[in-house]
This record gives sequence, C-alpha cells and structure tokens, in this order.
Amino acid sequence: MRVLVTGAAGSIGTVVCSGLVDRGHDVVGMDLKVEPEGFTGAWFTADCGDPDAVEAVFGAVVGGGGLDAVVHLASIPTEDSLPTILESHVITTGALLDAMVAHGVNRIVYASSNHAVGRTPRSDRLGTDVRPRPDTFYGVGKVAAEALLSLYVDRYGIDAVAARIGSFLPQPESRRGLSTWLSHDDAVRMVDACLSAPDPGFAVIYGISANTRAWWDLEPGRALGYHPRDDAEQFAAQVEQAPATEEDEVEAGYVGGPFVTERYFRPASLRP
Ligand code: 15L
Repeated sequence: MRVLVTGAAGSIGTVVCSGLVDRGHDVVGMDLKVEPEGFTGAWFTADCGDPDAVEAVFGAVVGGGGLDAVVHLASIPTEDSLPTILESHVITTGALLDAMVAHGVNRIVYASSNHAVGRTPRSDRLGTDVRPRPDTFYGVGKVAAEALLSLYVDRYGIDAVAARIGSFLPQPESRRGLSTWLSHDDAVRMVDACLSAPDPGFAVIYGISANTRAWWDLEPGRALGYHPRDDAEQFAAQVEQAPATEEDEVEAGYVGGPFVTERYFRPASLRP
C-alpha cells in the first residue's frame, strides 16, 4: 500500500514509518520537521493544518504514483489552550479529509487517544461503546476529530479507524503504564491492521498492548485484525520496585491518569 504518514518525524511516526516499510508498504512522510536521516521514501515538509499545503502534497503524491491511505499522527501530544488544540487535532484532520475526498483516497487511520475517555472512572474494562468523556482540551480535540471522521465516513463512504492510543513508550514507566502501555512493535501491528482491515467503515479501537492489567477492551481492535503480542506485565517488578505514591493513587482513579488532576485545569477562553 502507498501510505501518507503525517507526523512522520515524531516519536510514534518514526517507529510506525520504519515498521510499515519493513512490512512492505511504500511510505510517504509529511511533517513540519525536515526529513529524518535514513528515511527512505518521499518526504514533504509541510503543515497539515494548512489546507493549501495539504492539497499541494496530495496533488504531488497522488500524481506521482497514487495514494491508498493516510495515517494521521501529527498533533501536539499533550494539553494546550483550546484554540491551539482545535487547530492541532481538528483543523488538521479536516484538511486531510477534504484532500482525501478530492483525490479519491479512501482510508484514514487516526491517532486518537485514551484521553477521549480519560474522565471515565476506573472500574470494569472499558469498551468503545461508551460516552466520550474527555479529561482535557486535548481529549476534547480527540473526541471532535473522531466525530469529524464519523461525519466524512457517513457523507463520503470512506473508511476511518480511530485508535485511542494509551501510553506509547519503549517500556512502561509507571504503575498506570502497566495497564496503558503500547509497545513499539504493537503500534506497528496496530496501524498495519487498521490499514488492511476489510471495510471497517467508521471504527474506534483502543491502542494498547495485550497488557494483563489492561483497562480497555482489545476486542474492537481484534475484530479489525489487531493482535497485540506484548504485555507490560514483564516490567511489573521493575515498575513496582518504587513505593506507591499519593500521585499514583490519585492517577489510578480515572483512566486518563494525570490528565484528570487539577494541574491540567485552565479556562477554555484562555488564549494561547
Ligand atoms: C496521550 O495521548 C498523550 O499523547 C501522551 O502524552 C500521554 O499522556 C499518553 O496519552 C498517556 O495517557 O499515557
């Protein structure tokens, strides 16, 4: 498959790009940053929040060999002001969706986040058929971007998979991470499955590894062919060596962990 990856120079992007290349995909990178050393495919240094820039990239990519899918990873990975968040998550997604429709590109895999439901109290394993419950403006941005994907699936018949990623790290670093970890290898497996699943329509999955202590249901991912192999439990002894802190306890109350705490509270009208 020929795939355009946004945020290709970012932490998830670099891992996903090289993993997709290893799996036989032709990967085109797009990022605000310049092409990282060792990147093998075509590269576009451009802002996916700028519709004209996105249109120019699509024109060049589609004209130069076609394009089967977009993997949209570009965004600010943490909390920010509401306008900045909407630009980073929703406006970029809209620009890409418009270009997809204009150029007949039928699939997008979107890096959503667990923070779309982060304000959900921890209890039983959480499915994807629950109320969106963001914990921050960051989470609001992810919910809104998911809604935009849903709209374009219904209007234009494209396929869109939103993967609510947990904690993408080489290894879990906290007690919460023993539940929320997404390993590098599983991230590649996940994106590849979302690209290849036959006719997903609009789908939401949780992007975590097969963690023994998982809080989120892996079945929606398995239904699309995402079969994670790693388990954070192998790091449990190491993580639990340090005594549990009050912070661990507060953060364990809601699935969004630290993002639910007061240090993330700020007025929506605060300008960047
Ligand atoms: C995310 O979506 C964020 O991008 C990252 O900064 C972490 O907060 C991660 O979720 C997590 O929940 O651990």
